[in-house]
Amino acid sequence: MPTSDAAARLRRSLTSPTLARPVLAAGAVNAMAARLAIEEGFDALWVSGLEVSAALGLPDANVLSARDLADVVTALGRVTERPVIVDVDNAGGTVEGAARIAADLVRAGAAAVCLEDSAYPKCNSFAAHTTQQLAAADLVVRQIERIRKIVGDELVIISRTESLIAGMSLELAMGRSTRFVEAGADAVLIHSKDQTGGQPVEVAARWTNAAPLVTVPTAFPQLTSTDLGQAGYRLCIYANQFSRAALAGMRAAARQFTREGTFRPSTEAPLAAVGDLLRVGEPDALSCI
Ligand code: SPV
Ligand code: MG
Repeated sequence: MPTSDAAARLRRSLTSPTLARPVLAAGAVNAMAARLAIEEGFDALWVSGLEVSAALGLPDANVLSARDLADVVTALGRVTERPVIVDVDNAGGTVEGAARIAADLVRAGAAAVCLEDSAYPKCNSFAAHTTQQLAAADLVVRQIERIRKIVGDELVIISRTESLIAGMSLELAMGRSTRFVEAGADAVLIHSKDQTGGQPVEVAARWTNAAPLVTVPTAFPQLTSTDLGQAGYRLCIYANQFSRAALAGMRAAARQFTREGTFRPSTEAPLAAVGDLLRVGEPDALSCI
């Protein structure tokens, strides 16, 4: 079971003056991905709206329920005690919905939620067919206040603004984020899809608030976690790379079967590796954060 102090450990890491590098979180849609991430040196896990939606055959468009997310958190908690950060999108665009999701996720063992300011219904930040709209900042402020009231310090709250995704200015993004911190957010994510990487670097240079900065570097992989740490980010969330790697691996295996009429035994992932990896009931040591 995840320990109830996972939120405290994550909060301490994000604010530690001696943190040598950013906290690294990997998207983990199931226990196997979670174990792999921890064994390979990630500190925390991200329950991604995109990955969970894709796994369930749903669009990343406000379709997931609190139960869908809590089930994944529970699965990850079976095999790791590392902090689990949950992407709750806009929490359905209501204050009471945000309270319910947060309370259920605490019970499931989550350490953090990431609440974004997209208008209901949201779309994925990288959706090609539509543009993200923003919710009223007042609504998001009330959602954050309500979450804090109902869960106290048991969850780290990351406020995420979709301002830059929606084509708004950096001033607007920073103004909204400042309000979200004043409402009780512990950390701030100003999401960007700028492939040059210039925008996230500028965000970090201009963010002078004490609340730690978080990034999801999907669009700018040329910036390493070291680069992002030097720019000023305290948490890097690699949101969906494992699902995309799994897709490539599954496709390669299926094509090899089509060519040869049988699956060649994998030296990289023999059957025994699955059991070895999961070690159900033996959570990892709490060494890192
Ligand atoms: C997710 O993983 O669902 C995210 C991150 O919100 S991204 O899709 O990269 O915007
Ligand atoms: Mg998402």
